Amino acid sequence: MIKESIVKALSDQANAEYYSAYLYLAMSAYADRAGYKGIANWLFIQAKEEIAHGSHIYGHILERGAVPLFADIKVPETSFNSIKEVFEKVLNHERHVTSLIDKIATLAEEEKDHATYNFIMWYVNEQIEEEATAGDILAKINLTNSHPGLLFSLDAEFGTRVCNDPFAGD
Ligand code: OFO
Repeated sequence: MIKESIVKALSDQANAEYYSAYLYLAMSAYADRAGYKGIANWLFIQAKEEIAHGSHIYGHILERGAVPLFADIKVPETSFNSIKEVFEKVLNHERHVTSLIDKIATLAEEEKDHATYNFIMWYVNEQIEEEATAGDILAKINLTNSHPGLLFSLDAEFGTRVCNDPFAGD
């Protein structure tokens, strides 16, 4: 039987994933209005992936025989000053999410909940990729300081991103 402390921690994490989606939607809207349709597409797809991350956690709680807890989703920041600022905030946010995931892994160890520990490892690995991707994008954006035209190439590249369901087949 899954413990209440674990149900609470996983439910909180699902909420944090939905908040991530909300934040990335707000960033996508900013990029769209600023004329960067490709970057808006990239952020919109990122938001969809965050919804998949959150829903997968809810599915796990149900699979373990418990009921997920629901709570308000925080309103995200909606005004940004530049695409660079957006991706600085993406990177900082993903670092924060990593710290949340790590706490769940620690709790699962303490509670000797091997199923949750095994489940949350997917997210531990995913966060390595999330931080690396945000860091790489930020590095590319920093290059645009001296070559502003590069931002348009980046925008075109990001416009090609398509959504892949990370849990297809589960
Ligand atoms: Fe769910 O990976 Fe970003 O937050």
